[in-house]
Amino acid sequence: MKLIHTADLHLDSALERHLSKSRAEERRNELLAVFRSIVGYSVSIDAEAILIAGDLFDLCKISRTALDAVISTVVGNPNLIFYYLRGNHDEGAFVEEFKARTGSLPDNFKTFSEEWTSYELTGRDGVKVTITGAEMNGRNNALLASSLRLDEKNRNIVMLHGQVADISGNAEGETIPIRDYRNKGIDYLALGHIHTPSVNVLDSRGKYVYCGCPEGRGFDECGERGFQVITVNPYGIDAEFVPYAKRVVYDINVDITGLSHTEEIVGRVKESALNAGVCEKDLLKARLSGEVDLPTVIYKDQIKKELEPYFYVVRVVDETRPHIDYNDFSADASLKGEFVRMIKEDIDAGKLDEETASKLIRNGIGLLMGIDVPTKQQS
Ligand SMILES: [Mn+2]
Repeated sequence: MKLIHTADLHLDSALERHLSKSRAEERRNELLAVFRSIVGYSVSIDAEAILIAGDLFDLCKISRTALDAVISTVVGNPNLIFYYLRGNHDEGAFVEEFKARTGSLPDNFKTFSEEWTSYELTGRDGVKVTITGAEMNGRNNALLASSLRLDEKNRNIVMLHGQVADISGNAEGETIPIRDYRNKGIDYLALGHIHTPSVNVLDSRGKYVYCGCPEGRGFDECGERGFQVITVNPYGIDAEFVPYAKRVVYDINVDITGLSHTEEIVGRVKESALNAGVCEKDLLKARLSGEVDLPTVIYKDQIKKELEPYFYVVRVVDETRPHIDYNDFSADASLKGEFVRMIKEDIDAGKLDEETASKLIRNGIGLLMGIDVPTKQQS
């Protein structure tokens, strides 16, 4: 029997922290499309259920579009069971709205509460699994583990939404005291809340798994995203991560040592992006690094503009350092020489750190040479 484990879709996310208004709107629609697409994938591999381990929605106010899309997808797939465990973001009245629309919740939509709820599921291949979950509220999480009773003879999946910590008891907020869940008969602990996918050892029997969010929403969610396909067999539970994101977010380091012209820098970014596997559909943050000769000025806005036709979203961050050989300036009688020597004295006197000094020198020399240094820090 196959099941899908997803979480953290955060439908209706504003997304405007990292994206422009139009891109954010497009991405919101893409997130909804991804939800439908995951369901389509589940059907195509003959999966029997989808575990949604929290944060299906992002906000307390759920948009009509998202509400319609989720309800019609659940109702339109009666042979697929949706196990919906609410996360800390699921504060909206989705379940109530769903009930109000359809009279009662459909048989293929299962919910949880603050106490443990278990569902028995028998696959079309005759394999059985018990799916147990509870919603954490910041008050119950320290005690939940002690009230968890599982039949160790069964194949057991447990669903929770929160941050695993290597502690026992005393858990606050969204913390899951993972030690308390060891040796309880769990085969697969299906988690949500952390957006980076990971598979970890729970105990000699089970694993705890974050499926991650299905799409990176900004530059704090870099790397491949997707969901887990769980296979339940009579002897254990296996899982496989399936990369599925429509767009991947990349944060790459681009060493531009020795380069000075915008064209060359743009070329180097494109080359590095290609090597990192970044595609046209993806979001790219290029961190320019290395040492550049004085008085090179990095025109970030221009570089970004020239890269924009090649990627979905581009961000350019300048982390380069100017190459300064103080000896070059020791006998320089110009204002420039005087300025650098002054900075050097401050470094030697411990009044300035190297990083601040290099910034001052780059900007100062630029000004003295009549170069318009872009001072606005944009990231
Ligand atoms: Mn969460």
